[in-house]
Amino acid sequence: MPHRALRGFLLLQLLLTVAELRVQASRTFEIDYEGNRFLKDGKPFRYISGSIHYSRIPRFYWKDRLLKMKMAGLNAIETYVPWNFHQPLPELYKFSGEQDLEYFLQLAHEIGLLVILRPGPYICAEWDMGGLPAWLLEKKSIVLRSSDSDYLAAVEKWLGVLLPKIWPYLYQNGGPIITVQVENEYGSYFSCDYNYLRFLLNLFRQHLGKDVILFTTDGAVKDFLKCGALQGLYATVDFGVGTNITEAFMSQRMAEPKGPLVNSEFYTGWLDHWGEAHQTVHTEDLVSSLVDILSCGANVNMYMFIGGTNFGFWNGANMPFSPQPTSYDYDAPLSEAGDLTEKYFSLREAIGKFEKLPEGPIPPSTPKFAYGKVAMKQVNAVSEILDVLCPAGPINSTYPLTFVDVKQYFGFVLYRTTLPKNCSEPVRLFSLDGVHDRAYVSVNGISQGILERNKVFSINITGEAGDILDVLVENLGRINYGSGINDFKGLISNLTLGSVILKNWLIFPLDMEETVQQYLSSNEIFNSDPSNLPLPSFYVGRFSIPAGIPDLPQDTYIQFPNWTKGQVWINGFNLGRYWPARGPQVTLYVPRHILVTSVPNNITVLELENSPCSYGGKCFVEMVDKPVLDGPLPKTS
Ligand code: NDJ
Repeated sequence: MPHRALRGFLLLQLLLTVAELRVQASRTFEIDYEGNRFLKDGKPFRYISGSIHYSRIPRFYWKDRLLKMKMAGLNAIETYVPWNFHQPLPELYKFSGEQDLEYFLQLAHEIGLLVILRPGPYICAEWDMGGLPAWLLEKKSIVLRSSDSDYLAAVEKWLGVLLPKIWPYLYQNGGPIITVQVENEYGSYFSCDYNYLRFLLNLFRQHLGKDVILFTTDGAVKDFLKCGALQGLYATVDFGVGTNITEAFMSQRMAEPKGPLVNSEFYTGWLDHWGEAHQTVHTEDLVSSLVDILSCGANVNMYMFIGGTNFGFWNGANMPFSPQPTSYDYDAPLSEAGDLTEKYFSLREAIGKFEKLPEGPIPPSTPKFAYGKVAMKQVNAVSEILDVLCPAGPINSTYPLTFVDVKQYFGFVLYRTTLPKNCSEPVRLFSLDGVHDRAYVSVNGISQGILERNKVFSINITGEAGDILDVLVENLGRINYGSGINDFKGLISNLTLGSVILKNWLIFPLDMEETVQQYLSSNEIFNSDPSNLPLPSFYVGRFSIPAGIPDLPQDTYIQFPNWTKGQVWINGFNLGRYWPARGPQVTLYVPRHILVTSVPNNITVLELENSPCSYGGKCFVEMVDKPVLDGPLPKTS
């Protein structure tokens, strides 16, 4: 490049850099303590935000949901960063595809939404182990969410990877992130370890600089704020409909006598548990409470604005043990499938009384298509294909090992031993709540019954000495709130048969994902004459979507009439758990991007109990166009 041109080019680069720095220098987001408000670029600012968890929404639909949130009148969104979603193994990080946090942040920025980021490292959220990776439990005595040195070392390594990725997206650096939450409702946790919070504060400041607002969130009760608040972190509170707003913000004022009022989680609905009624919050109550919050000039984040789905095995659980379902609809303003509800329009109207609503069209609810019944075929019992499910072979152990011991973090482990004595008369198989969480028991391929954490501690079994005893243990999701988050899975203590402790186990960690891929790619593990017994078994089916019809494929829902409980994959995508026998969720949301029109769509089902296929029953699942999340519950519930 000629000398004169090079000089001109360098001058241009210099001018551009100065201009950029000038723009960034003017981008400030700070707390005006005297004015009890935030200031954005020096001007008073109040955020009206909604929660969306990118880990619960297909990347395919991120923009659609964010646009709908923008058109509702929100000026910000809030999202959690689940540590275990991005670091599934100590040496494995995932930040692409469905884990592409930076792309999600860029989308929010392009749409004109500011971001309240909540990277934890603990996040609660009805997410497995509150977002903490289960491999932390390899140190059995670890004290999570504390100054435990092994925990802090893992946190420092994780945040040393995450926070530098966040830095460019801070508002001060030209991005959308206006505030960053440290930990999550720490005041509700038993350890109350200020050194832990100070460690996090220093780590966040080390990576994110001195300007970004770091804050905490706790229940609006002074006792929670006692352990959850820390000098240097702006204290905010959370509360839902029905709370006395004045009292709630008085609790915030005890920690923050000055500064903006903030409700970081204003609950638009509530979480569900398997076996309990679907939770809802009335729109009128919600709108009335929101208007009161906005009328006192407070900042608010509506939790959830869209809940989405716990795909795969990602759901959490609450103590003593209540796992949450696949749907995280939360009775939110945007449904699990992103549909515009009457709650959405009522909230939009209320927000419009305080902020100018964006003009233009609201992206419509997506059409849903009922593809109808899909014939299914039983192919293999789990116990028949252990060579496929566990190609490395079993682990030998005198006594049972946990999931973490065998480095299996989700799904299923099969525990096998032989009966040490004759059980021609029924003998009690017992576990003092050592089954975490559900165990499907068989002897020589004959189903004997089910043990369930906190519900069923013993069953009677029969068989001959030397018969094979199979105990298939399912992880139903780790506790995400409270002291029970150290939630080990598997047979976490011995099983006894009568008065005999069962020993000499073969332990098979089962790789469901790989097995499902094999079902998709070959017929070689099909079984021509399946046992047809009510054993944990795989079923397959396929359905075609007519090509050439515009807009197909479309979103749909899958339901399991007369099936009991299991896991379902479509075209190898792990949609989640179904459990119509327990309820309240009956249908699972199927986003259209996993469907195809060019070839048949494959459905793979792992049914753990009884299917309608045994003994010549009507062996089908059904694709319908409406969700059912408030289905029948068992009589005992
Ligand atoms: O911060 C928590 C959030 O992540 C606060 N919540 C929310 C419930 O949806 C969510 O977990 C509570 N969780 S209060 C504890 C529920 C105990 C039944």
